[in-house]
Amino acid sequence: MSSFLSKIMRVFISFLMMISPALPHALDLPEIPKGQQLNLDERFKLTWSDEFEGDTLDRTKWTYEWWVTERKGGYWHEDMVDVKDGNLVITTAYFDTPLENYYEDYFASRPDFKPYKEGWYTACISSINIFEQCYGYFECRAILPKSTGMWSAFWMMNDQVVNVDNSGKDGTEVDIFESMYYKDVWWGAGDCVISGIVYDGYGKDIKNDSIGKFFANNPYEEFNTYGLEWNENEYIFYINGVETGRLSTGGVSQNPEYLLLSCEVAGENGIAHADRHGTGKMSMEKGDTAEFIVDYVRVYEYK
Ligand SMILES: [Ca+2]
Ligand SMILES: [Ca+2]
Repeated sequence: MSSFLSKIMRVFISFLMMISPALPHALDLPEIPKGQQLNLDERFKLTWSDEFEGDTLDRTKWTYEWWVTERKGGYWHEDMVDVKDGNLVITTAYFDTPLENYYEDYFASRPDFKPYKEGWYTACISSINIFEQCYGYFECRAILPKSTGMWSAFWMMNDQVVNVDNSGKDGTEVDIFESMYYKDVWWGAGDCVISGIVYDGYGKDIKNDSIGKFFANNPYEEFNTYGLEWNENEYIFYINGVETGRLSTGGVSQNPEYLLLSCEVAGENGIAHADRHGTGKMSMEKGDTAEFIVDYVRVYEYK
């Protein structure tokens, strides 16, 4: 049903785009990818990948220790990560009893970390201190977790994102996609993701920009690819190999960045609630689960 309504919505948005290409964006409606084709094989060469074969996370490629503990309206914990049937699966679920803390030493070195409590548990994996790259093409193929009140993301960072110098050239958080619009709304506009950048830290000097929302194909039921082409002049975002938009605000990061795959629950202090991200109130209840399923992550350099 959602897919059918989504098709009707796309026809309507195509009509708006005929009237004026900028109209969907101006109305804050999702847009249909319509930019250049990626031409992956012609232009890029594979440098790193994880196909998520086997039955455990490959710890030579990923770590949990970018951030464990309370995260917004929930908790990040490695027990929520599985590798099965050729996919990475990050599950989101509610636990009455806190999951075990495997990171006593890590917590001890970060006294600001909050203890695990009853609440929503999900996870993040990162290639920090293992793999990073400057420029190229970065892609994942994924099915997105189906709940309001939370979102999945494929993103990049480096340590200098927090450096305030009125520039993103030192380091920029690049959100290749974030899925925060899952909604059972009649007009079917929930089948979209957003892409954007953040730099100069997360305090009063924070700066960000976004290309807006773009449709994927039935993204909560079917695999789509979400990609970023990054060169010294601009970031170019793609869905299924079709450009969605470009950004260069603040100057493009000129330093290597590592990868993250994560799910987050909207809220604060470990308590879920509808927040500024526009996710709405969480639609899952205790006993429900949502899965972020990732077939692969592949990284390429320019030929
Ligand atoms: Ca900066
Ligand atoms: Ca796979």
